[in-house]
Amino acid sequence: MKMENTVNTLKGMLLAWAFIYATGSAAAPRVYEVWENEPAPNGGADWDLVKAGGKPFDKDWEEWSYPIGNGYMGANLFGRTDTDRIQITDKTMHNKGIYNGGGLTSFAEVYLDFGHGEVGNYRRSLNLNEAIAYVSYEKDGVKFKREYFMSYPDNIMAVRLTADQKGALSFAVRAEIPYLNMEDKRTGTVNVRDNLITLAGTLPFFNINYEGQVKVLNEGGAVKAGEGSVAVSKADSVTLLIATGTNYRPGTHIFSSANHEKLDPKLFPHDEVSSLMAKAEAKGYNALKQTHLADYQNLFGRVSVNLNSQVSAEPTHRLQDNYKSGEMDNYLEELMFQFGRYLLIASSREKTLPSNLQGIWSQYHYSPWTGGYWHNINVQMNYWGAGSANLAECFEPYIEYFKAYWPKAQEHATAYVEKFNPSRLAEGQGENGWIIGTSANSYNISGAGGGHSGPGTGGFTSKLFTEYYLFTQDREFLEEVGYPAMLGMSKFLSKALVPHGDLLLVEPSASPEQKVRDKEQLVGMPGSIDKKGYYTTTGCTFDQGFVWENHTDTLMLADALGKKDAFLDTIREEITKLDPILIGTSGQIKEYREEEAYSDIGDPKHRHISHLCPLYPGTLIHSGTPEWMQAASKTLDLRGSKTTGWAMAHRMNCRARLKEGEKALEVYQRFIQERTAPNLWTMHPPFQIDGNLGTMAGVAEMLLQSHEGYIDILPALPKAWNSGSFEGLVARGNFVVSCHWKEGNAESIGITARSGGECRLAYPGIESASVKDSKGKAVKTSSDRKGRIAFGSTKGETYSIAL
Ligand code: FUC
Repeated sequence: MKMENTVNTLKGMLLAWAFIYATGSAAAPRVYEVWENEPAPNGGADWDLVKAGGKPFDKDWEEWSYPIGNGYMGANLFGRTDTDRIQITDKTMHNKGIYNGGGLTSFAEVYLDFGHGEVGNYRRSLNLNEAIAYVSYEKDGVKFKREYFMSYPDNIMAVRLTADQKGALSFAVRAEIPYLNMEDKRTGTVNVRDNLITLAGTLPFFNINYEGQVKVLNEGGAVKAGEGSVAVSKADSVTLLIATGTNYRPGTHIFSSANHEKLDPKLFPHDEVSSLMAKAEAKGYNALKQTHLADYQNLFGRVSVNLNSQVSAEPTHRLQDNYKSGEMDNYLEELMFQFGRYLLIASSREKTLPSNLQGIWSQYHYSPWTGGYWHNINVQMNYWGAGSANLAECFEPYIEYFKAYWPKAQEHATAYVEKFNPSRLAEGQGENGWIIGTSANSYNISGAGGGHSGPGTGGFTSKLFTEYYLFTQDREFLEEVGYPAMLGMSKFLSKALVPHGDLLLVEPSASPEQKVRDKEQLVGMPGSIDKKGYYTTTGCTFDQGFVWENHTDTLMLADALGKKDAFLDTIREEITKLDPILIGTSGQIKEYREEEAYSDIGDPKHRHISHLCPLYPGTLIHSGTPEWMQAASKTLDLRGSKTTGWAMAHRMNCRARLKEGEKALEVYQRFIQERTAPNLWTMHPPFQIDGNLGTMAGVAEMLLQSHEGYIDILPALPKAWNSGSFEGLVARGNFVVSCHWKEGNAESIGITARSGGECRLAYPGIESASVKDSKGKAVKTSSDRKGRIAFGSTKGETYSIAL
């Protein structure tokens, strides 16, 4: 008991410290929990649905289990009292996947047999402030508790089981290798010795050697190896440690070699996994937990958003049911935002692979869409909010991933130019730039051309690098990776352009996944369709738009670095010939140049709104182009928001950029009502993490924007969020921003200049407000128009503005 108190005090201190450090304010952080009064059901996969839809479907896993993760591995927790299930995924564990190029597959199942069946006072929760999951209940007068977390610094999963009476813990621990003797031909054995369960084997498609270890450490009582399990009897408390590993070693060889040559078949992860376990065991549970909390809370504790709500006393599914029946609780909107931040931290940490389509979590043999990195919107969406939600570090895995696939992407660019525009082919490594097509995973990437998405997928991807630089001001990154990547993409895109009269148009060009509705639509149209009905044409808005974005960003970044290159003049010239945005007769932004009225070509309700990428995440359509803004709004009205998970998230961000706060909130509400499971995961369906992370970006985008060269405070505030506050959101230029508002009006704004430089702010009436530095000294400001001010900031200094 005494120990627990000390731990709790320490925990509280850490939380408070993380918060004060990040925000400069000592307000108590709110507790965000996803919780229920029942364990997660565990009916297993519905194989009829799997077979019928060709998609794996385990409703209970997808909708009720709670995810934890540390970037390397993830686990889904059921919190059961009869047999608990801990399903484990490792990001490198791939079989051939559904398209034969690799796909994420489940690593292990760990079961805890308690046989407690009916219990009293049951509660399970996922505490987002701590990234710790809890289970507590009573059985026969004994109070049982469990804590589960996954530590990033120690790369270990730890489970702590306690009871309020000595010797009350008796249960068995088992582990299984899933999908043995199935199509992917994985081999493996489960060995139990003393208190250790080892799962080890091979998955032949990429020659993956894998190993997982589960160790059972008891205090009091006894632990004994049995037939396939470790039996705990009459212990006072127990710690389980779980670690996984494979012979995957990141690097360019992964993407440049043939499937069977990517990994060293003679390399076994045994020593690595054993060493993780030994270190964790020596460190002990409490120290592991403190390290985990310090690491996690340093990230999570940076941002608070209060939308004038009360912390709900309802279990999450009830909160959600009420929300579905029209009781819109702002707390759920906040909770979803913070859950998004939690998921990004859990699935994307430095030195791990990026967050994939399911983040890191998959219980499947073949994951939906391979659990890959889909580059026609999904993986980009995962990172849209990393900068603004003060989690820029979480984007670093994508930078490392890019560096690893870069040479292969250069080969793809050369092959593309050879095929589609041979007269522009350049000699020399990288001279044709690089390109990534839609599909990719931890082992392979694809090229562009001739598919359902045009080369705009490249500009869509490189946008992430520009954003990372703008948010972090990391010049080393810019010099070494960001700028060369942007310049390379410009080189490629320049060669994807073909002269048409005075214009330069991408050819071939495709607006992601749009199909013609029927052959009638093709009559008189210049494009063609492939076997699946995908429409390929010339110069669609998606492709033209991303050439504009990438070229414009390259020039801006060249300026920032003082680069001079003759090619920069070429792209300066090309930008003037793109004619990327056209308005049609329905008042819409055209998706295709050949379209006149809305949806002359394609599905009018299609989930992709690729022709609005110039609005978000792009910047071509902005407040200085009011006609385009209006047409973008019209396009969203016409497309409607009855759509899938991530597609709603894109609409939400577009509405925020249009400063349409009410409409942005409407989509967000619809998303929570229709596309969110009780564990708050996004149902595309099936489960995909992009919608969670995309709507997280959307909330930030409603509260703070900075893509037009100034910081726009509360740009899309809906009435329902009339009063509230945020602390710790980040604006481009690396300014940490806070704001308190009442009755729709900002009362105070705080700015911490993490990099210094000129700070430009927009808010009605701000020109008559006073700006003070951290010592209360008045700061000189200038104003070139109503509602705008600018002042020179000093790196590390904090400024406050009273309105
Ligand atoms: C894109 C989307 C699909 C799905 C897949 C993973 O191709 O169009 O809806 O999200 O990615």
